[in-house]
Amino acid sequence: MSTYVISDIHGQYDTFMRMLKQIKFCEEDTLYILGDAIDRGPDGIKILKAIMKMKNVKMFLGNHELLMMEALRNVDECEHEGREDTDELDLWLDECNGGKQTFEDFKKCSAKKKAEILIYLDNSIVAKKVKIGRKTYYLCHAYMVNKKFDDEVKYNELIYKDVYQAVWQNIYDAGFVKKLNEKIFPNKKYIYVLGHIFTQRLDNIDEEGAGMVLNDSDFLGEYHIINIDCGMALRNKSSRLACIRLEDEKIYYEALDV
Ligand SMILES: [Mn+2]
Repeated sequence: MSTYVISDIHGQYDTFMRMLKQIKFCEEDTLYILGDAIDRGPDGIKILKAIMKMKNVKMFLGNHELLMMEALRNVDECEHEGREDTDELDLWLDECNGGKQTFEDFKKCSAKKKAEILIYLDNSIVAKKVKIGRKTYYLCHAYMVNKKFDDEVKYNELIYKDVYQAVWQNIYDAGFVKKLNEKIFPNKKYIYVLGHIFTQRLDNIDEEGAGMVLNDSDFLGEYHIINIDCGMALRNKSSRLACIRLEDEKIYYEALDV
């Protein structure tokens, strides 16, 4: 009975499946996916369809799933109102966000499947606390504001401003700390497991240049942050999918086949 966390799969279904095999993922285990399962890579929709069937896999919202939902809502509204200002859709499909393939595959789904996917994402988690022994892990895609909640909080339970920050904030951005003249994270005793900013960007790479999990127990001198995004978004030789087992903080890697 193990608890695993993966983030930022970015449409790389094959790598994801190889990871499940490597960790020997079984029915007694739990896997948390910290968002950005879709976009950039080829198989975002395939990943969503697969994990929707797996009851012991829990999906978090990432900025890409938020982009997708906003874009699809935008398309719907435009159709209803006979408008053509598809700003949100354009943003999602833009090269910088890489939603094109996800959108193409979503359009091919049946009406029933489309609705199921949207309900699934609407119920996705934004932040969750997981207690393992004496430790409390706090899981989120990017950053969760100082909000009180018991165990977990979902997308459909939060106001937009909080959701936006939770999935888009770059905590390594110099402006981030200055902006907040208060405590950055809710509790110094928690261990924050996050994705969103790939560790290549933070120069946390191995001898071969591949992304490595950044386990920083001295973030801003007071917080413990484990960043598990190892750059699947880059789609190059440095890209790896990382997985952490919370019981012993063991790290697993699967390289992207390029
Ligand atoms: Mn992200």
